[in-house]
Amino acid sequence: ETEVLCLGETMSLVAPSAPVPLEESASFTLSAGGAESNVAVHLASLGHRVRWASRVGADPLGRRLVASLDRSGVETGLVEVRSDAPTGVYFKDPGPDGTRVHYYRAGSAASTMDLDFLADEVIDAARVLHISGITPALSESCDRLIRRLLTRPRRAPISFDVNHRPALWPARHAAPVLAELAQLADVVFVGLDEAAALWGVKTAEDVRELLDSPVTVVVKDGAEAAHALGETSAVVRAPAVDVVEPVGAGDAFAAGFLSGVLRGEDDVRCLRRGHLLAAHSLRSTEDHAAPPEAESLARWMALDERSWN
Ligand code: KDG
Repeated sequence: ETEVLCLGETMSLVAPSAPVPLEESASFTLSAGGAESNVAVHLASLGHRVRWASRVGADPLGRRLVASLDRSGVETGLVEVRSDAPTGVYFKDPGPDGTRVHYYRAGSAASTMDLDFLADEVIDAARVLHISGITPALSESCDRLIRRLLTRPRRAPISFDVNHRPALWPARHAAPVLAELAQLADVVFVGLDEAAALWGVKTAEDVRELLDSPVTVVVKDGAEAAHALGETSAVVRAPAVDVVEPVGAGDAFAAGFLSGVLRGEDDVRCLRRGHLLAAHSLRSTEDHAAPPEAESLARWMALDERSWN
């Protein structure tokens, strides 16, 4: 049985081996990065059965990234290989004001995904479908696909990470679309700063007021805390972390939270799992670092979060 089906573009990721600017770095690592497959990798590392669905080019980068996801324990049988479009690539550019990303993905194989990508039986066979607000920004056909997934009659809940990527579309275009799509999902993840930039809101409660139909809205307030707002609300303070590199931490958080949901845990434990996975990822330059040891995760989960730091 598939526990989580993740759908979205994964690109080849070129990152400076040390956190120095792209212009200065002499050595690089080549790995695979995509918000939804990052979630899949984290979930697989936590022992969950996950599938990733997308398209890649019929090229070495596409083969390489599928092989890397296979090795991570993510099931890739739904991935389609296209000979008419390449695998997308992106670069990480760490700088004093944080890490910027540079995309080479216009016209990529994943951007050709269309309305009928994924049969209904495949979607219905998973316990959770995880998608993000990146996909509708990739192309009109990808936008149609995401709308179909969110509006078709469904058996399994849909998890939607807002994931506004300003390099793909400016906030003024993205804001109404992302709010509309998030309203159709069951679990929504969004950063408070992201929500503020998109929708001009100030607090987690403002976000919940704006997005009133999902069962749970998870609002991540950076280094401060994370909130799960639904019928009841929960808040868990974030552990202190010496941040090496922030890209990918949101995906780790979503995976931790969903892992708790799959285990039937309450919101507080789901938030704690999210924080712990995110903290682990913040300490690494890779989109998905080796997972925390099950033992140390269990030890942290057992601690009162007031003594995390
Ligand atoms: O969350 C990390 C992602 O942003 C990164 O892996 C690349 O999927 C990506 C994107 O579209 O930005």
